[in-house]
Amino acid sequence: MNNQELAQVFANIGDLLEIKGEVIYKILAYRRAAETLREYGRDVRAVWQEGKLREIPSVGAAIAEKIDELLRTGRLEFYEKLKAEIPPGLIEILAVPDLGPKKAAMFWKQRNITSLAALAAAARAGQLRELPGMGEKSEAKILAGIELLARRASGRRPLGQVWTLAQEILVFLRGLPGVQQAEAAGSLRRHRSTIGDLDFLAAADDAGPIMEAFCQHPSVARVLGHGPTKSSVEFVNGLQADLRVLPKARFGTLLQYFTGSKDHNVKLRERALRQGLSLSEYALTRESGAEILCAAEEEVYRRLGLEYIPPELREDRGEIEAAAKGTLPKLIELGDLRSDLHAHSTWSDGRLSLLEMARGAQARGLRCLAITDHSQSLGVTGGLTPERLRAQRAEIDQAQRALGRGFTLLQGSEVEIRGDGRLDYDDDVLASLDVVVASAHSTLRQPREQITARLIRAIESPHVDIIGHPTGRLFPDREGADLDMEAVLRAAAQAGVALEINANPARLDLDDGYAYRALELGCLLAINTDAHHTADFDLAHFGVGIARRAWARPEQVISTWPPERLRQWLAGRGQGGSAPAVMTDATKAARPVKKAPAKKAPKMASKQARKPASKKPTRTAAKRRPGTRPGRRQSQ
Ligand code: DGT
Ligand code: CA
Ligand code: CA
Ligand code: ZN
Repeated sequence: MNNQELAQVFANIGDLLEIKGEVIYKILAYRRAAETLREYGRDVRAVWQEGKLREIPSVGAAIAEKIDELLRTGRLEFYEKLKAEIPPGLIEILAVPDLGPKKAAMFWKQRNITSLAALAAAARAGQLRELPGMGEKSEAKILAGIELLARRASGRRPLGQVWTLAQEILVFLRGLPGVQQAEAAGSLRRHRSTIGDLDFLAAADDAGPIMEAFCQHPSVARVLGHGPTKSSVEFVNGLQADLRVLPKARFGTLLQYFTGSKDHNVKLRERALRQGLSLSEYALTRESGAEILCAAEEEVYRRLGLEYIPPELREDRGEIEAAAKGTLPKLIELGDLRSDLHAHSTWSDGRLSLLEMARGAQARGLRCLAITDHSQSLGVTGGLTPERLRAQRAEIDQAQRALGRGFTLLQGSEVEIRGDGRLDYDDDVLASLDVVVASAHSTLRQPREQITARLIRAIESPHVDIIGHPTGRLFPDREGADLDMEAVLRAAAQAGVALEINANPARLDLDDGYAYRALELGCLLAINTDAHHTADFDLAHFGVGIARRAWARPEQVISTWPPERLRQWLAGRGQGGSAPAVMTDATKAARPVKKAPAKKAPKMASKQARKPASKKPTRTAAKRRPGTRPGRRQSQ
């Protein structure tokens, strides 16, 4: 069994236990294990052989035992028993958006429904409306959900779910004799948040043996096509992949072609033609038929008179025009990140103490971390009461002393934005925090106008610094809230509130389209991992990928700022008293509009230079030693 298959077993166990009505912490333990395994960078089997399963984050004794049994015997007694008890078909029912385990259990017990097909049939026949809490409307919703699911199943996967496998295959290809170079191309290389299929490229003189080895890789379930320089396979997890092999002298054009996007390539080929060159995966060819071989991708762009265009920009959103003029932005890089302003500790649903989290962040080169545990209304996560929040402050101060001057630990909160847009703490509690991340986790299915107004109300709170995972989407089966994003982004720009790119690959929220528009409107962004464990800090690169796709320059992302500047920014916020009682023109403009624009991100056509958000006049923070709290608290 590979990592993905192991992960699937634990995800299924979590679902089955939930239908069974098991206590939540057990369910969460399995889900966490599943998530970890799905994104784990090493082959779990190898770790198992070294006897080091317990070193994998989120893997405790109980999970380690089960992994051991699965790898030794290929099955798991506990799982088999569970499947005998609860029809496994119910798992697919849980995948229907907004359909929880209670309903699934009810359909099973009262209507004997044990599969998605049976559920669809019952909903169509009107056999569910009489059940408690159900009606005609909920039947229609279920049918719509099943349709959505079908569309999705045929479609794309979250980047985070395919990342590990892609890296494994790359390592495998690079290790084959005769392979001089290998890369993953396509949407993965462009860091799209979802992936249709994987595309691998290798440079070698003799393609045959490489094709052969690829098709026999243990993760390959079926070979779909097998030619002299191209093969297509399907992996055990259903994901498809193409491999192409050409000699090293042609690797630049090969990589350029299969990195795409298709629209980018079409534009590039037109440009080449205007210069009397035809561009293919094999070469640039002159009208005379003479080939110009490019071993490196940079060479392809150079020959066409262009600056090198980073893969994340290759979506035909004006990047070719900018490259021709030499005006491509200097994009943010992983190494630019200096802070993470959204992380959890054992004070709520995190796995490690806040000092351990801080040390983990420090070990990864960060200079600042905010501990933002959940607020009180989020009971399942152990959200903090104001009293506990005060107690946490003492521990943070102590941890700061242990960490010393080189690292800044902030006390924040991930404050729940309640159903009506009020925040989950009183103003004085919010004012005592160094940083406030406001997020909505519950009732995300409110009608568009309501949920848009709710978010804008939170944005307009003078205490809020960052909006966490703004749309609330969760891969694979929760769509984001039905927000008027244009209104939300405008409000954020106006209020100077930063918008999070949540780097967890299950979220990637904001996605690139909205993030691009946010920058265009002058918003600030923050790249946060929402870490519940130090291993989660390693997910930051997913967030950086999205920011790069949004054309983000480092200074537009507050996470790149030195801690001193960040503190100054934070200290200058949250002192404006209550939100304006009278709507200014600007806040009016930010209100949701009746004639709502399309929900999709606007096509990113205009390429005008974007300025970072105009900074609000900041009250200079009182001089402080590093490690003490910024002025906001003292100013109260
Ligand atoms: P995906 O797989 O849907 O996530 O997206 P991509 O971009 O990986 O698309 P894919 O796998 O169909 O093809 C990989 C790249 O190959 C694509 O980005 C550009 C190039 N390509 C594929 N088909 C065509 C085509 O018909 N014309 C051109 N110019 N390029 C193509
Ligand atoms: Ca692809
Ligand atoms: Ca492909
Ligand atoms: Zn969080």
